[in-house]
Amino acid sequence: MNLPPPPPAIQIQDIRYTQIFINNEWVNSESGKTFPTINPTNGKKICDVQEGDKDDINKAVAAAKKAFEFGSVWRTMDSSMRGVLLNKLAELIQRDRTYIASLETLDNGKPYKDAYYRDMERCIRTLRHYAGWTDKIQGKTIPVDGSSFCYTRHEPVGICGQIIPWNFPAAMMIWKIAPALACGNTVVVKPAEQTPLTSLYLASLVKEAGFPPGVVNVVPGYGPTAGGALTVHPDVNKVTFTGSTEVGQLIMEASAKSNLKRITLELGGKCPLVVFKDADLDTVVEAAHQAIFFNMGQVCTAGSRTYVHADIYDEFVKRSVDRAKNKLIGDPFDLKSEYGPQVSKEQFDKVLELIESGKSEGAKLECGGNRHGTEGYFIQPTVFTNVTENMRIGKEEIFGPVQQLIKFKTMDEVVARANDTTYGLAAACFTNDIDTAIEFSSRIQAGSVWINGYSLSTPQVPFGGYKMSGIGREGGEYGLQAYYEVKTVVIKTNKKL
Ligand code: TXE
Repeated sequence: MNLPPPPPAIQIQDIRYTQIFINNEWVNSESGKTFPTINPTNGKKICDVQEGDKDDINKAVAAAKKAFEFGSVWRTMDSSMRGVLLNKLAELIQRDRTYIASLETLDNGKPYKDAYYRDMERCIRTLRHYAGWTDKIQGKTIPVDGSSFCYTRHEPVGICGQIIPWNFPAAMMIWKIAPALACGNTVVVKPAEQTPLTSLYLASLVKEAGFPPGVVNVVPGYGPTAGGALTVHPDVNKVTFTGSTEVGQLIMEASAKSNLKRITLELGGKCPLVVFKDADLDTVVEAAHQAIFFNMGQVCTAGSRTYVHADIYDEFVKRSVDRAKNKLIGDPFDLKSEYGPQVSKEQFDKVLELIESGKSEGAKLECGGNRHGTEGYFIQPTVFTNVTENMRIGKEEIFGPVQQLIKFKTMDEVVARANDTTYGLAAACFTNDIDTAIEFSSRIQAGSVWINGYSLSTPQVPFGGYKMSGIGREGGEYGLQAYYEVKTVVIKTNKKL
């Protein structure tokens, strides 16, 4: 994509919103506690944020419950008006796009131009997509046996807890609140503790857009405390979560043990990208590079296992290593930077530890493999060959800038190896042969399959995982299903109609 440079980033000195957002008001935590949010580019504190816990979640859920009461402003609002509000929120994000993208880069470390073009664009388009759905969420009339008239209503599930990860903080929040609000639910958002700032700024825009108090509440805090309180709360009807598979399992358990909350889980991945021998090398080397290194590898759909046909393997390795070595790493606010730091010290340590395991388990390090510089959480773009699926780096989600180039010979072999994982989020193949593409897409166990491209994901398409990559779908019309209950109404009639 050849996009013009974005408007200059804003040097943010004072963070405007660091409190908890409940009922369209800013409040301090009940405990009086705060937690620091860190700039991953230099490891220094940006500011302290109010730390929500169980008591704050209880207050937020009570507000969301009140806003959802029968007869409330929100419940009696015309469904088309909900679309007007979502569009208004999109306009406000467009208005403040430079500021929000700057705040995202400060808190998360992603290149500012990506925050501006990718994340903000995603927010705006997602809101506009779901704004169009609000008055089209409709039931059916069903021709039943006997003398009855039957229709269904698609009713909002109720109070939704929404737990957000740190890799796309603003975009993920919008991805979750937009379909929930389109269906008429109320929400309590728990942003990731590493990146709470853009969620809080977006909360201010929710108020400005005119959403009634209590419809959207945002409680920053830690996972086991604030997040955990949402998952066991008896008044929360649904939890949607994006994060690690381990926490996904905890959430499913908590939902089952509390009140059988509906759940949508979008979890980890170990996505295969398969390059068949007829693929165009120049295009695919770059696509495979972006598939793993975009967002410093912190993407659930990162193309972390690249399978390359034996006939083109050596040339593919050479070009991929050259590309990784030439990657422009640096201050994410510098428009030349393609690549910033990992989000946190924990992630930095986790990725470096996995890289070490790759070296000791016999994978061949082609480039990278160490930290970059001396400040912040930067890791060199790393490429391994000689990786097998039983090595830790071949099996575990690294969530970092580590490309693995693996040689294969036949379709049967590559499908078996690509499916040899507990994950099943996404997969891609590159080929000019339609039969190869169709066979691959049919045999691969993944919720999304991309052909001759990567991350071909827009607000209209459903997204979610097979196997331990998750439950349910988000995005597009399918994404609405998670946010409504189907009520069946049957009216006895005095004759067959
Ligand atoms: O995730 P967590 P972490 C993967 C990736 C990464 C690993 C660990 O492999 O290296 O997970 O990252 C909240 N009850 N992904 O530790 O803990 C937490 O506060 C309720 C993949 O950051 O799953 C945060 O808001 N909530 C991924 C969110 O869950 C809890 C994105 C994610 O944190 C909780 C992020 C609990 N007990 C990490 N514990 C993706 N699929 O895109 C934590 N949380």
